[in-house]
Amino acid sequence: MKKNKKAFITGVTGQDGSWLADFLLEKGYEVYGLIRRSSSFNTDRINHIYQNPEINNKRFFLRYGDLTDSSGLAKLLHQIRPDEIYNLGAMSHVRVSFDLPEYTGEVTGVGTIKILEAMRTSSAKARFYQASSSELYGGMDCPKKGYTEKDPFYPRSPYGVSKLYSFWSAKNYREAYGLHISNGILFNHESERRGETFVTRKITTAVARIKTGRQKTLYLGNLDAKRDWGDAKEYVRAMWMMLQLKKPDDYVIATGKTYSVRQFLEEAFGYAGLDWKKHVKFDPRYLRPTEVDYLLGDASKAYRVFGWKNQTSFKELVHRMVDHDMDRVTSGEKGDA
Ligand code: NAP
Ligand code: G4F
Repeated sequence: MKKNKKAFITGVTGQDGSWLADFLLEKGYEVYGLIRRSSSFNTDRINHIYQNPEINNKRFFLRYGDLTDSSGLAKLLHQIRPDEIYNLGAMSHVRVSFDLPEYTGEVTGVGTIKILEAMRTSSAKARFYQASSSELYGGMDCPKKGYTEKDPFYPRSPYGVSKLYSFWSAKNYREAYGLHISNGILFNHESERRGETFVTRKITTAVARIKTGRQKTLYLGNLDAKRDWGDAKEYVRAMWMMLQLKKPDDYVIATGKTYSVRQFLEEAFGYAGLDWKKHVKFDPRYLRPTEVDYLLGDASKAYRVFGWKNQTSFKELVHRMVDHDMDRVTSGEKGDA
């Protein structure tokens, strides 16, 4: 009988990690997820897997660890011997990275070297996906059709700088040791599992709470920033597709359309029959010392090489997130009583 492929995911409890675990389990993989010890439950996004006795501890396994703990990572990779490694773990909040620059560097930057070293010494045949980011482009002038893999980087936050270190580390390990390592340069991607402190989910949660009389005001920072927002569910498919290719490489994953935070507000509030101008107030606490004003990606290389293309429109994505949060708030789910 053919053996199931094994995947190891760091960041399995996050937005992307949880969608990727769903996707790989559906494909028949054995999935091992790295989980951080926490004083409260941090498995909300994977409870549907974790609590399914058909899958949990049969094809889905959680292992304690941390990207700052190289010996733990090495031990896990030695035990598991995965076929594919997805490095999604990170301190991923750009604004917070200004408050925690050193910690962000340790986790989001040096953490990548720790897992790459663990791979090199115990699982050199594995294929490795590095979660790189459109934050790498940061302050560069954007070409008309969007940033491609050929454009230079100019990160504008400790997060972006840490991701730059990881991007180049991944590339260097590929070239120096001939390992199968790919960088996905993913532009912003959202979903009903997006963390509630990122702007899209902060908005859709607020829409639901305002609509149902649980909240009056939403405090936000810069409304002029533009982002290329896609659907996280589709983006994890692209991660997997990259690792199925014979040759590792770096790929931009994006929708090719960009919208401002203000346009997101208009769409989300408008969909719920609300006027955002009556509810949104400015709070300078949400501004960043250096902002990334404009992001637009050109994913034509991913389409050309492995046929990946964005399918969910901006409107569909916003409406899906608002619908989800309306259901969640009205059913009194955790955090919304
Ligand atoms: P997320 O929801 O913030 O998830 C981050 C994950 O990393 C969580 O599982 C978190 O664990 C884990 N983590 C944090 N610190 C860790 C540490 N020290 N050791 C081990 N794990 C740690 O992020 P996401 O949106 O899913 O993004 C996934 C990856 O893609 C991240 O690397 C992010 O930087 C990158 N990325 C995201 C986007 C986007 O638009 N979403 C775009 C480009 C790149 P806890 O649950 O315990 O906190
Ligand atoms: O939702 P955001 O915090 O996402 P940001 O900074 O674009 O970063 C996300 O996408 C990156 C890919 O480009 C990832 F690498 C990263 O891990 C993360 O997933 O902010 C989006 C925009 C920013 O311009 C921000 O200044 O929204 C603006 N914004 C305005 N008010 C706000 C707020 N952002 C947040 N989080 N909270 C606000 O109240």
